[in-house]
Amino acid sequence: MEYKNLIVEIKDGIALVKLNRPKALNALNSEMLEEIKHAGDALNANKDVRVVIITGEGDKAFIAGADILEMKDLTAIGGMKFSLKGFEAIGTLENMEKPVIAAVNGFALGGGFEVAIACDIIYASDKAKVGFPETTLGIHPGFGGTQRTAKLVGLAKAKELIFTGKTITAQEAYKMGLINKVVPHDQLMGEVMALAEKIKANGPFAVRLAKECINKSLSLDNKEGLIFEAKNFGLCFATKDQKEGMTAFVEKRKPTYKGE
Ligand code: DAK
Repeated sequence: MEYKNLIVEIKDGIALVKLNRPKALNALNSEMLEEIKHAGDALNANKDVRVVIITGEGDKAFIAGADILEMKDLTAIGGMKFSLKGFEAIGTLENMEKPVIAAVNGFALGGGFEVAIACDIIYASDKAKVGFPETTLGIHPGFGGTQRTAKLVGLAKAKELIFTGKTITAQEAYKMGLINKVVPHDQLMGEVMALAEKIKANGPFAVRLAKECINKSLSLDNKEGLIFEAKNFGLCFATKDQKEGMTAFVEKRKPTYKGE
């Protein structure tokens, strides 16, 4: 599929997805949400892709939120359709079988920050600013922001951020536990690529199953979670990757994983 709002580049097992509406600070419109879902599904099915990176085109923004021009005159039905598109796009990223890294290169606001926190790992430029300005517009986060933020930083901090609608620096977000790492702006993509390479070198099946276990920890109680983990752990032993990883250790060489 030809994308109008995304650039997708795949090289050596790493997919780079650039959100490409820089004139509107990569604001999420319906079309972009549909394209994110389509690209996510395609990358998921692509056996050559081991890690996905998502970032914003241009120097200023990751995503400055949902497209306010498109939302301004939405009817209730239109709002519901928009919501479902967001739900599908963001759900696709969150549930991808491969790790998804958000490289937050500038503003990540509202729906844009909701995209970032649905990714597995967030590295941000020291120039980035994040937050949930929705309440300043008379709405509240609607792409999972209330739920995921509360789980990431606790109820009180999530409420302060969302009730005030304030924008915070990447460093403040890092201190709150919303972001994994803050790096100098011009080093962001280098650091993210190095992270992707490190993950790519490990057993793809093991990483996939671990992601599934970690995501399940949000909805299962401790005992159910441990049982789920035990089942996935057992599944690792049905893979060629596990045999290769342990054989390589015994033979004192680096493993070559195929994700099988
Ligand atoms: N939507 C549409 N256009 C946007 C935009 C946005 N969110 N953000 C920026 N732009 C556009 C600006 O209108 C401007 O376009 P032109 O005037 O040049 O045509 C261009 O991008 C450059 O922006 P600025 O000139 O404003 O640039 P500045 O550097 O001065 O300011 C800024 C940057 C990021 C501080 C500012 O642009 C800003 O405050 N933008 C809005 C940020 C915001 O409020 N974001 C949250 C949007 S609400 C839902 C689920 C989720 C959501 C909605 C519904 N359902 C379940 C139904 C999510 C809602 C949101 O994300």
